[in-house]
Amino acid sequence: MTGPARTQHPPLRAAHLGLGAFHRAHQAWYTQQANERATADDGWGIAAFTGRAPEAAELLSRNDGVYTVLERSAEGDRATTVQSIVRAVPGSDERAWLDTLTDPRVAVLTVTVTEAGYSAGSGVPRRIADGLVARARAGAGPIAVVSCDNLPQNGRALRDVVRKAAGPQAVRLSDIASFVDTVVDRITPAVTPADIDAVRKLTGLDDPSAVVTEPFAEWILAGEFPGGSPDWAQVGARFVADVGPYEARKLYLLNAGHTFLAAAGRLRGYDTIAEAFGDADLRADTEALWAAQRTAVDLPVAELDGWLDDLRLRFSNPRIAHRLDQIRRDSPIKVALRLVAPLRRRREAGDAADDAQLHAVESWIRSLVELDPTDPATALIARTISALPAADRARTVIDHLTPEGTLA
Ligand code: CS2
Repeated sequence: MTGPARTQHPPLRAAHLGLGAFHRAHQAWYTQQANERATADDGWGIAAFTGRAPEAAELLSRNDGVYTVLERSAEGDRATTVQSIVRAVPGSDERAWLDTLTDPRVAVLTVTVTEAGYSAGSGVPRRIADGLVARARAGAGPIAVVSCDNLPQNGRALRDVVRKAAGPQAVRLSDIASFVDTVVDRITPAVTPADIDAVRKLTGLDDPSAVVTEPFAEWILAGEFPGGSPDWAQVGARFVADVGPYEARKLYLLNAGHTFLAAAGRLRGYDTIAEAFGDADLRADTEALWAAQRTAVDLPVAELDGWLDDLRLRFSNPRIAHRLDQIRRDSPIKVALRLVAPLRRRREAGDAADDAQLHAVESWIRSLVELDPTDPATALIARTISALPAADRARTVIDHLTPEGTLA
């Protein structure tokens, strides 16, 4: 048995950095939907690079880049085939990276490297800077760089770290690279062997690159695409002047809810978001957190109410096993951006901290002290915080946690 077959050959016009489940379920999926509405020549093919590990690229290459997206609702499964990735490349292949970014046909670079990828130490800013500087030297024309990670003003954040990594060459970037801010949303758990079995049962195909995701998808973008882009707007993406309100909605409600439930839910012995959100106490705490944090979201009340109603259904989807331990990864950065930033905003506005926000931070601190760490950054901060007197911990986090997830 093999995976799904290729029937479309969109020309290579985009690159991606961070080939993982989320890219396959989001940007590549949107591009596929747009390609299906375009003429064959107008399609966009993506050269997708992994972060570091080669496996995802190797597996996908074995099936010529083609894979299955399984959209899983409470009611059932729906499988579609994605063919927009025309090359899957290990991130270690520097030659291919530079060849792709200096290709004048390539006009868009999307990026999913997680919050931690934006630190200089991750190596990501340098790789992007190298690619863009080479592009400027080659005279290959302008390119849009589209950050798709959960950071405030993610395009601007990426631009700043890339410029820094480019050093004296940074001036070259202003002429060719347009950094686009986006809000991306689609809950996509890490793929498990059971998911691959489910795809096999539904489609009869053996597809190790398949990805399981929720039916909901959202993409909001602000910025310039000087060399054009796939017609994502035609398939539901929204181009706006400022992503700010949507970004606050996503980070302070969805992501903050995740980070709270990951800590508090794990402490109660749950494994997934749906289980944790099904616990009456945790559900009430999450609702209280949302009530406190929605005051920072500048959108019409009815629009926000409707979005939150959807979010409750999304968090309750019993067929999406979104593991709390996956969300607990890199939690210091996530807590800084999702919980501490809105707490500080409130303080700056002269308002008292809300109990639900404090409770969320305290739950995270308890999870650090009581649970096994998921990654080195979390282990480090857990050691520091555990050494403090219990009464000082929350204040230290609220006053001193930096946006990079370290204690200043
Ligand atoms: C999650 C996000 O892992 C996490 O921290 O909060 O990955 C979340 O699932 C996505 O942002 C949903 O779009």
